[in-house]
Amino acid sequence: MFKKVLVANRGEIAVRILRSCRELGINSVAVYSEADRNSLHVKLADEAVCIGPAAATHSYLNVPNVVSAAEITGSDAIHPGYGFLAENADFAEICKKCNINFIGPTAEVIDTMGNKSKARETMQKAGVPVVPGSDGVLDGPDQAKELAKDIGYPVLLKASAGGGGKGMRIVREEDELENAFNMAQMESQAAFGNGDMYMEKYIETARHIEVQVLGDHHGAAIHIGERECSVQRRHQKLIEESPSPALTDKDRKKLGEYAVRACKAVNYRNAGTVEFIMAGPSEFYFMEMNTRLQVEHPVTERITGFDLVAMQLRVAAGEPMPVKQKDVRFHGHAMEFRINAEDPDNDFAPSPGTLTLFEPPLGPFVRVDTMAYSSCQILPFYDSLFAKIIVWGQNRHDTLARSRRALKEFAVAGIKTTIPLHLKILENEKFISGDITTSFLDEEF
Ligand code: MV4
Repeated sequence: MFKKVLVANRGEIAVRILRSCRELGINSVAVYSEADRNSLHVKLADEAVCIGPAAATHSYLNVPNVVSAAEITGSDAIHPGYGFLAENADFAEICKKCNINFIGPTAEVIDTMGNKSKARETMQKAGVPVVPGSDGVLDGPDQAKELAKDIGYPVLLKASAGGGGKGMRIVREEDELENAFNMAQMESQAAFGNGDMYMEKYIETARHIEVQVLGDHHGAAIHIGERECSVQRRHQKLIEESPSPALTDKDRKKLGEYAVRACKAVNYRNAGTVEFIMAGPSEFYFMEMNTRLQVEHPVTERITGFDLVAMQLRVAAGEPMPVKQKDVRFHGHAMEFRINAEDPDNDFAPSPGTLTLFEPPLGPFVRVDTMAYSSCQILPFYDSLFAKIIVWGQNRHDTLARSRRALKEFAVAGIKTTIPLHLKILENEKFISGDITTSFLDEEF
């Protein structure tokens, strides 16, 4: 096992990773920007290295400074968390060259899954269902038109270098296609330095279901259940839950098999998530594969009893798969509520500031993952997520009731938060009945 791990991240996920390091007896190194000098992850780590000024590009995304911090502290591994460098194949490659263990998949797999059309082709070859669409990259608007005739409108143009909702364009009629293609290609070239486009049939009303996977360094891979992530705004998830109210046990088994097939096809190592779109009852298609630990991993931890970060550290150190597929069992129902420093009544404008009051909910079956503490600063330089409330109950009804209690109990002053929005969603009949698609939030609020 590693002696010392550097956490190349900040905020709640850095705190989360440091906690599992401590529990495994691994020394931890925090990195921080000048603005994060008083942040919780710096206080909890065994050592801390300042890697630059507030701006992420000069600190948390500054590869030479992050790698130097690992070198001077003698760290034998780096955990990237999510965001920042977590899915940067070049960074993973540099860690390998510097003989520092990157806790995640290989640079090659990060690169393949980061190219969404390559990922799609890989899944097609592996026998994982994909949405009807192009075989690889489109060579121009004419080919797109021909193909759209076969698959039928509406179609979705997607940038190979996009993902997470970036670089997508819906086209509803043929006479819009040429212009849409040229615009999307230019935007993708400008945004990602790559204009490759592919096409899929656009599935209007859909659910966003993702499957947690874990691969070891000996070719083994397991699936660890699904998460329903349909409650989202502009591709930012707000509420995640497991199990999905829409899945039968048969669906769950089928999705799990697809997800493991995806891992085996690329010899996947470490934690990852295979994203599916659910077009209808028992109708699933591969969307993307995320090669990182996700924000919403605690939902899976809650219903399985697994510590996914500890599992990541173990498999990255070369240990065999810590659990067998048959040992993966689910108990009860978990939900996660993302608490962002944003003002839901002002188009979710960021609301940084000093927490003059911070009293998170406690009591049975409520977990709070946060970097916040009373009087701390919620900084304007980074993501607005500052706390996650993960609630468990024997069933979805009990989890809803406990979630209302927990969110009502959460006292925060000094900034605006998404707590009021969550409380409204918890009173919404559609949400309560589990009848949610990715357009739920836009339609209901
Ligand atoms: C789709 C889709 C419908 N049809 N592809 C969004 C980001 C990435 N995970 C892939 N995404 C989607 N791809 C086809 N062929 C619907 C989504 C999607 C979505 C689209 C618009 C608005 C919100 C969305 C939330 C999740 C998924």
